[in-house]
Amino acid sequence: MYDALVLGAGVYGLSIATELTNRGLKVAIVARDLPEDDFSVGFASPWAGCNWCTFEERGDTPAAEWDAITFKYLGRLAEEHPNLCKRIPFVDLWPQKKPTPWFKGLVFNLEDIEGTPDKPLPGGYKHGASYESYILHAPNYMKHLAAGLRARGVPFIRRRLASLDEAYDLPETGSVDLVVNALALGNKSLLGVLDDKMYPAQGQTVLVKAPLVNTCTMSTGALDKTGPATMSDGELIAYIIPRPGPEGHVVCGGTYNKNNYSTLPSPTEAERILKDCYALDPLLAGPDGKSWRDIEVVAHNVGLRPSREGGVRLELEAREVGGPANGLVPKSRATKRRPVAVVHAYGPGGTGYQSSVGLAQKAADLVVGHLRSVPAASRL
Ligand code: FLA
Repeated sequence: MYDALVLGAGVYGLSIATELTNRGLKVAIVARDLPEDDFSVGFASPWAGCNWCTFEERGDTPAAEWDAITFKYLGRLAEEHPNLCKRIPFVDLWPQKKPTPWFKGLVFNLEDIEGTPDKPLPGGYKHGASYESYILHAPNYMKHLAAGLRARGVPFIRRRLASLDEAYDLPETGSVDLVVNALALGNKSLLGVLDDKMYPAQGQTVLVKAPLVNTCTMSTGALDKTGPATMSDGELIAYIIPRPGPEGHVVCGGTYNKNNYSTLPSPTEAERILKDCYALDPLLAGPDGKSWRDIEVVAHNVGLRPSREGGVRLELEAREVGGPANGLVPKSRATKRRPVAVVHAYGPGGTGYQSSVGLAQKAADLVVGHLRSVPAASRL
């Protein structure tokens, strides 16, 4: 039988399932949206930018540790799979000067940069930092993780869950006593969780073809304060994230609209994004481009970042299944009341990929720690 089920097949679910399998555990993945559904707006992972650009302002937080662990992993991934992950120049742009970032010793060649009249920074910004970090091809990276799991016999079960308790006695997997909850925004309405700290942060982007662009430019903090809602402590105004791979695609963003559930691209927003990104890097329009209108658009995309007030929920919770029916919860297949547990691992907002490997290690520690604490005889 399975040591644990991983609920959710976004980058957190896939990374946790990979880490658990690496540690020799027998797991299965249960999810409504699967890695091959890379046009599904049912989850955020296919739509991610995607890069390593931490939003942690300090280096001594759990999330900063997850980001740092993931950064080191991405270096190995880039060497083995350059079409999935690539080290390129980054330029972070800020309206006000910031102290040298905590991750100076982690990324490569970080330097503070200042805009001057004869050497202005992109977009008219006055302050920022240049360094080298990693970009990822989000949809293909998800497929890469899924292929690795399938090659090791991890089944993917497509199923939609109305409640957490259903997961412990599914017909496809039989009874299990431990699940990992990586159901992201679904936790806002998942019976048995109903986490009202979860909210969508709507992100619209424009996927363009711009093979000459090889710099990731991130501008936060609107020059004229007209930008969208605040992301972390800056205002994510415009960002340019090249994608590894032969297509020469670049993700131009973006929006960060709290509690906006719309997954419909807005043409007005798309034009704003292209104009702002063109101002940051005219190479988007190609060597002979004259304006944002010369940018070759590939697609208009929207993803709902699974954000959470207070940040990621990473904790072990003891529960019980098989009790009397609870009105709203679909009938349980549990034949008798029994103690079970769940490791909650959800809510990274726009930081899922850059925290994924570090988070997965910590979640796996909770899983293994729990399994060791439960007498083997009582484990199915
Ligand atoms: N992580 C991406 C996002 O949240 C960002 O859209 F890099 F663009 F910020």
